[in-house]
Amino acid sequence: MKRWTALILLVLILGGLTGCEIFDWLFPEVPVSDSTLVVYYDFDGPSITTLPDNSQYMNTGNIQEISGVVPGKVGNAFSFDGMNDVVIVPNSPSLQTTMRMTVDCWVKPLSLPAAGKPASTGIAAYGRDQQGMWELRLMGDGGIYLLLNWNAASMVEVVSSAKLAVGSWHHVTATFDGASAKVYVDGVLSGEGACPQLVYPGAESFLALGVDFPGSDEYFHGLIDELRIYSEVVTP
Ligand SMILES: [Ca+2]
Ligand SMILES: [Ca+2]
Repeated sequence: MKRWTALILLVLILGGLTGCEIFDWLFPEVPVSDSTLVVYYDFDGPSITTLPDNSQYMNTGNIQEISGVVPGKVGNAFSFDGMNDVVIVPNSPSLQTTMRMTVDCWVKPLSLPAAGKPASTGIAAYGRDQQGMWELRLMGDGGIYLLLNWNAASMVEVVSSAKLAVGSWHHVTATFDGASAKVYVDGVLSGEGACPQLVYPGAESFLALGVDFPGSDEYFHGLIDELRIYSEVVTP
């Protein structure tokens, strides 16, 4: 440490500043917005290898395959082909939103899952092989299916009464407030179920976009844009 730096530090300490205040003075940083926003993907591209996270938690996604970066709801969106397109986000503590949670995104289905198998496809999911904390799915009838604690004793399913139309943008929001899970479609409450807790599936968990829970192969066909995850309840 240079002598003048030590002198300034000494003056600051004698002046009554705390260590944090000194740190902030020495290393000013850009203002950080909402600390409960743990993921924010704008899907604007242009990279087709990584998906940057605009939250402060740097949950960068690894694009395994997408069909393209195309005009979206806001700027661009990612186009998922329904066959093998997926983005994988490595696990991080910020994704472990077990107390309260919101998943919010815009989706434009380009086709609906066929009746039978798979009866629904994954828009976004957090979990690991054969165990999931939450998943947002599109059903064969256009409904939104929120699945919580998959393969755990406390599994909860919520299905929206509203249906998504092929070729149209829809705003989909799922919330968990510590007591119940709710699904909103285009800003309107569309399904609700009691849910006392979310079960963290462990360190092997990761976030997947465009497919159902890791270990399965039910791929979403359509566009996804403006996906946000909060560690708080944010109603649309
Ligand atoms: Ca966008
Ligand atoms: Ca593909």
